[in-house]
Amino acid sequence: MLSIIPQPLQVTHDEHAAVFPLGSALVLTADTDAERSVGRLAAQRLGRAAETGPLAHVTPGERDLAAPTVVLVLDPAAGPEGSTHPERYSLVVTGEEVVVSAAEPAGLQLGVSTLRQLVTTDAAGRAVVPAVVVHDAPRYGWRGLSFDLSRHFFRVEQLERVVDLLVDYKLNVLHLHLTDDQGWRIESPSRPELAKEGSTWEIGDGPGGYLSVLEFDQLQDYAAERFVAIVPEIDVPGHINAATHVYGDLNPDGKPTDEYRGMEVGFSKLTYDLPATEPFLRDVFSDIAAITRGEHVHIGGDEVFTMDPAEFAKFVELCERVVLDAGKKVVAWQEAAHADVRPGTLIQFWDTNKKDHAPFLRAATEEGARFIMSPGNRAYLDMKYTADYALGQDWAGLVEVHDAYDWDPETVIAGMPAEAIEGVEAAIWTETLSTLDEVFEMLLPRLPAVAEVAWTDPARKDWASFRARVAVEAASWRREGRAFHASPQVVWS
Ligand code: TNX
Repeated sequence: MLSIIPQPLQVTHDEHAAVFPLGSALVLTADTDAERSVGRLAAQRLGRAAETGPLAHVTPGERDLAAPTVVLVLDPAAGPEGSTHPERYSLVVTGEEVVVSAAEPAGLQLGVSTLRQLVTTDAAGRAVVPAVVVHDAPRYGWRGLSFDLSRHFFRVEQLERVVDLLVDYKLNVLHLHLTDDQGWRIESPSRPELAKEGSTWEIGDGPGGYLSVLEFDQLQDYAAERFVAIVPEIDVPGHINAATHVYGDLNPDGKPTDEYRGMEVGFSKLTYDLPATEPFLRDVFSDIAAITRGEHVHIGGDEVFTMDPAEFAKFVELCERVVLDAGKKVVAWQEAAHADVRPGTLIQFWDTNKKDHAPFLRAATEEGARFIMSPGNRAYLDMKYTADYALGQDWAGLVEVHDAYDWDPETVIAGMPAEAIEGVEAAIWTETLSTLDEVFEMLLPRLPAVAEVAWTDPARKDWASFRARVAVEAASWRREGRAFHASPQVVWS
């Protein structure tokens, strides 16, 4: 069995043909900046998989014709017959050569992710790749993970390990939940006191922390080189205690609120009619838009339990306007669909406990909204695997690997038109997760399951095959030092 996650559109495998000797191969790209960067990273990743140390990366003038070569080449004809998807790629492996072709540099990296998963060892213990032909393209263009930095803070180096994981499973969005009741985790240049005074605690007794603009930039560089977009979220008008702690004038009584180290949600909020509120929103959303390289900014909007709908709508309208004026597109949690969101805004669906929401979510699509699907009972990877699992929460239900795998974004909301779905995001909330090991234990093996939902044509999905394929990946998790949960639903080989 060839083990590739997410399952590609087309795979053919010749078991009798010669295998490719990866351990002694060169990686060849053209001599443009983008291709050199893809080649250098590919040489590192493939070398780790082959356990040889980085492969040599060469450009045409340096090619050694005698050496087995992994050729990365841009070619508009790459991908499945007739596909025009910008991320399409093909991978052809013979005994002499590997050719990864793609329409764009991002597709070359996707092909390398597939190649990396095909590395095995032959009888002599050498790293080899079987003879295959793969033609592939994704179902959705937005394939992400939402990561909560507020409840527990994680440093750039840790977030880079998460980006590496996304790349392995062809995910291309890292959404950072940067602010909440338990801490403000991003420097806002026009309001330096916000992160300085609003980030010094977290849940439990850890020290908290925040990303400086420089660190945020370092992460964006790292992610951009790997074709992962960073989508920052400033969550308003609820989940705002870190800011109301720093600025008493955001509160009706003028007094700063206390630091909050608990796990409750829904108790904090802004007040639209206070004089300090609009300048605060303008500053933080202009700042985040200015330091963000990607196209999107997330304005939050979830779980404001005690605000009248007219006031809530004013918040959504103002934040949308500030973000759009700054040249970015808007993402918001599903509650924002209660306000009049503008066409082009992406709505992130999450709350699978709420009933009877289908009509108004469908109505939002008629106004031009598109959806990112993060159903809590499928894609919230902070949910416990089983009732007695030590980590995680269970408000959306228990999410075993099969639950994370066996769903279709198109049928989550009754009557939602398929064209309204932009993509899929898993989410990891960190109330109960304070170390990267704990985070990885919740992500693996469920994130690859959600990745297959986001990438693979439903006709090509197959649970029996997934539970065996995902086991093959455990060797790479061990090699990369990634913790994982040995779920009994997986056929560990
Ligand atoms: C719901 S999802 C929340 C978060 C919590 C999460 C815990 C969403 C938009 N709001 O504030 O951290 O549940 O699972």
